[in-house]
Amino acid sequence: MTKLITIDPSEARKKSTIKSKDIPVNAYVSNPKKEAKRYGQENLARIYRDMVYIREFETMLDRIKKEGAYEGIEYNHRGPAHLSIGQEASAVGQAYHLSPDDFIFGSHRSHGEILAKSLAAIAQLSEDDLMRIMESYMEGAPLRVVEQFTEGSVKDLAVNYVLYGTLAEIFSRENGFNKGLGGSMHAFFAPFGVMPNNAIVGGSADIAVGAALFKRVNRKPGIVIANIGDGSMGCGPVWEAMMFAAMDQYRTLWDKEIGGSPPILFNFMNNFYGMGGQPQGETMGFGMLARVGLGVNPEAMHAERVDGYNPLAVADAVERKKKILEEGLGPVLLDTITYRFSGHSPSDASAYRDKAEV
Ligand SMILES: Cc1ncc(C[n+]2csc(CCOP(=O)(O)OP(=O)(O)O)c2C)c(N)n1
Ligand SMILES: [Mg+2]
Repeated sequence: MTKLITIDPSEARKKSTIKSKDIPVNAYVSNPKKEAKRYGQENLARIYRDMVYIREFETMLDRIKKEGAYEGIEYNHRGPAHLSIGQEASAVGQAYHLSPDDFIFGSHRSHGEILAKSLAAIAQLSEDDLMRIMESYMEGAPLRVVEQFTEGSVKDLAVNYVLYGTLAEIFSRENGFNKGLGGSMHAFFAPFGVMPNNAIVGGSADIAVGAALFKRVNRKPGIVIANIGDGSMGCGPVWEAMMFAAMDQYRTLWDKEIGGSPPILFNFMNNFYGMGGQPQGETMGFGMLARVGLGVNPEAMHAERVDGYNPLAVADAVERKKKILEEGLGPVLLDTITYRFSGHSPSDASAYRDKAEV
C-alpha cells in the first residue's frame, strides 16, 4: 500500500486541544405501547421464551454439576460449565436483529449466546432451509436423535435440535455440534452464524476482527460480534484487536469499493466480575467500561453503555450499531451491563460478594 499521508509540521505543531464526544449511558427509554407496536406480541413472547429456555438450560447444568441429577435424571458431567444465569436478556436482545449471516464469537461463558442466536435464526429461516441444514449437518446425526422425541412443526424440531446439539457438545458426546471435541467453551454451529467460543479470555476479539475483515474484503454480508467479558479489557489481545479494527487506512487508503472499516462490534458482556475480581473500581481504571472507546478513535468506537437487563434496549442498540458497521464506519464498542447470579463456575461459592448484592 502506498503511503500518501504527508506530515505537515505547521499542522502537527499547532496548538489545540483534543475534544471528546459524549458516551451515551443507558439512554434507552422504555415505552411499552411503542414497543408492542414495533415488535408485535408474537416476537415479544418469543424474546421472553428464549430467555426462559436459556435460564432453564443453565439451571439444568447447575443442578447436574452440583447434585448429579436434573428432574430425576442422573448424569455425571466432569467438564466445565461457566453459566450465564442472570445474563439471559443481554444474549436474547443481541440476537434479535441478527441474521444467520451475522457472526458471533464468544467466551468461556457463551451457552446463552449460542442458544439465543440459534433461536433467532430458527425464527427467521424457512422450514425448508431449516430441514436442509439439519439433514446435512453431520450427515443428520443429531437430527436422527431429536426426531425420536419431537412432535410438532419443523420449527419445534429445530428448537429441540439446537438444545440437544449444544448440550451434547457440552457433555462431549459424539452427537454434539462439534462431535464433542470442543465442549462447553468451544462450541459452535456455523450454519446459524454461531462461531467458536474461546476459553482464552479475550481471545475471541482477534479472531472476530479477522472474520470481520474477511467479510469486508470478500464483500460478504453481515456483521461480526465479539462477545467478551469486562475482565477481558485487561487482556492484550483485546487491545490489539481494537487497534487493528480502528486503523484509519481502511477509510483513507483502501479501495473505496471494499467498503470501509471491518464490521466488528466488540460487545463486552459486563457482569461486573472477572472471576472474583471487579474490573470496575478494582482491577481497571476506566470508571465505566464504555469510556475506553474514547481512547481508540475520534468516533470513540460509537461506544455506549446499554442496559443488558432489558432485552429491548440491547436489541435497539444492536440494530443501530449494525447500520453503522454496514456503512463501514466501525468498529463499535458496547458496554452491555448484566450480572451473573451463578458463581464463576458451579464450584465457586461467590465468597467475594455480598448476598445482598446478588
Ligand atoms: C488469558 C486467560 N487468563 C486467565 C484465564 C482464567 N480465567 C477464566 S475466566 C476469567 C475471568 C474472566 O472475566 P470476564 O472476562 O469478565 O468474563 P466472565 O467470567 O465475567 O464472563 C479468568 C481470569 C483464562 N481463561 N485466560
Ligand atoms: Mg465479567
